[in-house]
Amino acid sequence: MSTLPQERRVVTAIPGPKSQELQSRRTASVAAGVGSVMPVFAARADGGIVEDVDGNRFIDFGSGIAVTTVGASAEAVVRRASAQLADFTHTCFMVTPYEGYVEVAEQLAELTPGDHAKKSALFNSGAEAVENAVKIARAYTKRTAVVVFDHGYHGRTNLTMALTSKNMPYKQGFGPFAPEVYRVPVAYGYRWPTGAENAGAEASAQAIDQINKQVGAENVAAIIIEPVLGEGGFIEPAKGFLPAIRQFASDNGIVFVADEIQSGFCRTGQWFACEDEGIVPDLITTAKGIAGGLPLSAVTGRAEIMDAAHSGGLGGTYGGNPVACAGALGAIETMRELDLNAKAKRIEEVMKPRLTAMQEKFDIIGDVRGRGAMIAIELVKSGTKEPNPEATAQIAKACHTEGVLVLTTGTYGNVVRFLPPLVIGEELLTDGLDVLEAAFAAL
Ligand code: PLZ
Repeated sequence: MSTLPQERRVVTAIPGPKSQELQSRRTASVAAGVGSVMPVFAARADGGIVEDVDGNRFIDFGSGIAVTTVGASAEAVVRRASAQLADFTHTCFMVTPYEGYVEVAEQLAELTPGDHAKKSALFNSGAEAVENAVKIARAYTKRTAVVVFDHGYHGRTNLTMALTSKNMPYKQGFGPFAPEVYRVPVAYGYRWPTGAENAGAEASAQAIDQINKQVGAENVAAIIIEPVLGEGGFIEPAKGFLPAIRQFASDNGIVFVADEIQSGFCRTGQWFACEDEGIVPDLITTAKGIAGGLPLSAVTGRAEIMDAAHSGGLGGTYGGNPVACAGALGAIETMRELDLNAKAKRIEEVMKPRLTAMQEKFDIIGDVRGRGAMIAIELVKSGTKEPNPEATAQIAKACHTEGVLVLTTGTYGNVVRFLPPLVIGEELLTDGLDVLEAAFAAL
């Protein structure tokens, strides 16, 4: 673990001279299609701080998109991954297996919701986990259709682009997309035409009606939903929506898949966000927070569903890499030891009242939502609910210039999201919120 001071510090223009130099090398050698939120290059990161090559220290409200939940150089992750690196980097689990993979599967069985028999398969990225959840659900049900939701995000591979709702930037020009994917409404409370209080019941009724009429429940292999929709704008489906969809899946022999890639592993103050409404998914996809920054993902679920794919039907060269598995065991150890679920709840306690107070002062903040350390504000044009992506971009830029790393999100690009590492100190949280408030005041 590094000894990075936990304080915001801006010592150059943003980006500084060294970042600018790297940026020109990058422009010459890295494909233009790969974007970056901030034009600064990282040198070190730890706790709640990312330090750039010019010595600027940013308060991290992004965690590398909800990944470094335990910090970007957590002691247990570094220790366990380093020890594994020294022993062996890779053998391929499909050639000669190793204990770390099995141990991660055991941890996943213990931590994910439900007390039924569970099994897991490990992969590299979130998208790969979602792809494999679909393969497994199809093998189990011997059906083909997959149902997803408005504002849903599941990845950038061909099948997961099809599953993803938003065209720009994820899909534009990259088709044709995989067939047998059907999209239905989600209970987006803030934008539900008859009001948030009706969204759960009405949206679930509409979704179920569309599935029955347009697809036929008997053709559906899987329903895939994020319990809190991440890239769609931190949308918490209105109360009652998830249980109704879960019940519909059970009644019709459909595999219910919770995509907890962004919301899982203590992010919302629970091990998994679906626990808040007592949902037990048949399959759950995880990635991001699972391994403290090392690339690892998983599909975990009912043993009889997970075992439906024939032997040799699942895998990949690197899936469940031993160093990534060691990192995951270190991350999970840290989550337990530091009680990061409690930390996530505390972050909500600090952030939500401040953001709600800002909403009262600045009428372009239309909504404050989220839970734990997965919090967002949705920006609108004054006195309307019309999305305000311009102000969102300006606020983000102003925060970046002052040394606060915030990310935006949302189908309409009008949501500022807060995903701090759960180990962030409270002074950094408060300082970051002060900077945000000043950005609104200056707008
Ligand atoms: N499912 C719910 O949030 C990744 C993507 C950012 P990968 N979200 C961040 C971007 O612009 O690429 C994500 C997710 C949910 C699946 C994924 C995909 O995970 O590890 O990026 O493949």
